[in-house]
Amino acid sequence: DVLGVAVIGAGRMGADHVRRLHRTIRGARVAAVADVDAERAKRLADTVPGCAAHSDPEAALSSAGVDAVLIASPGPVHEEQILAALERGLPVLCEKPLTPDTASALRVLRAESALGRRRVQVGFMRRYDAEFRRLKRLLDEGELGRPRLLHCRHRNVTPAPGFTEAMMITDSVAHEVDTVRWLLRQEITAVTVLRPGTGGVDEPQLVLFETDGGAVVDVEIFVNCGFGYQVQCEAVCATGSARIGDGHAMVTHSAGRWGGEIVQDWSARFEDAYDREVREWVEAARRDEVTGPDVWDGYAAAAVCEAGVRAQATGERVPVPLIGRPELYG
Ligand code: ISE
Repeated sequence: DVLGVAVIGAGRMGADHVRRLHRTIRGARVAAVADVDAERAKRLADTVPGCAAHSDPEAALSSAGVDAVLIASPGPVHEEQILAALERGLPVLCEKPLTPDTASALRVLRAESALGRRRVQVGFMRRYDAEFRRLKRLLDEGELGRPRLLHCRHRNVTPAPGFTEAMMITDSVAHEVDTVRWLLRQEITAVTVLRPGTGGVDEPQLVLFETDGGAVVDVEIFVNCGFGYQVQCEAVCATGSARIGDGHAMVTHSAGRWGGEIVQDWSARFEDAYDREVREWVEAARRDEVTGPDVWDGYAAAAVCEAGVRAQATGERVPVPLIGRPELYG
């Protein structure tokens, strides 16, 4: 009972997932690929024997041998693609964001709630990173006492073409939104964005979160740092602190100097996390379960990002309104 997966979106992420499902994940096969660009869909489908190519995502969902869907298309089309998958009762792994705003995230949440069971996982892959898991375990064990502060750094060498200031929140800090909620098991209740300097320089920016458990979080977001890809997190707790992401796997000493390397992008830093994420999603889908971040997490992230974009534009502290958590996501 191999899981037949339709991959929607043949861009960088879609192509990466097709390669991963085909080469490194057991128990799954890529049954269909869809992309609005029919040529691009075909080129990617051709890398997997017997894989069908479509330009219409719905046709891919109805394609022979499709049992599950991996959505790696642009955020604005996620809603209709998720709803189409839910109509067919298919398990979904949807790259972040779940949808670009709260209203559409709520429509997905209501559609899934109407089914009465969870089908959709959101691609917040940091939850599958070994270092983040270690930090989470330590915080859960409680030996350091209650977490009071999290200091996070998120640096990219340079952003993708067309990257906007709002995307620093919706595309980049969206990851911290999820890791903070997951690490602390708390909801984020307010966002403030501070920027250094006066005019001209847009970054780095400092994003501040307050949580319903009384913790405070600062996130440095610097998408044009030029020197490397860095994702770091330090938890300051009542009786100690713990920090991950320093990347000191190897330190060299030579000719009177010491040093190491900084990875240049997320594919080097999080390759293992992506593998583990997709492997666990496939295993859960074969058991008809969702074990990863779900639609509630996608909705909460959308709500925090919406507040964050407003905080960024206005300089104000913006509260995050959330609906009550439905029982399905308890
Ligand atoms: C990108 O979409 C990611 O997911 C990366 O992890 C993040 O570092 C980058 O800033 C985003 O644009």
